[in-house]
Amino acid sequence: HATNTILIVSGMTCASCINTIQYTLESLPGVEYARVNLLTGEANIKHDINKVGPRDLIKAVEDSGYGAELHK
Ligand code: 9UX
Repeated sequence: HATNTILIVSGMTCASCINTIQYTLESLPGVEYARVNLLTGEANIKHDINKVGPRDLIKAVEDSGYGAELHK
């Protein structure tokens, strides 16, 4: 089941961080795409909820050295 999750990512200090985070998220099985906005800090992820959930997405971002929380 495809769904979209929006995370607020913190700790991005240059534009290349976006590529790191997008690559990290898109490497997860079940993630179709991830788009990160440097200015807003928002990451929009389309993923299969049966394969990868919001907590998995957050953990992947955190393991890459950034902060992440669910967008309210
Ligand atoms: Mo830029 Mo981001 O030199 O992890 S890539 S700060």
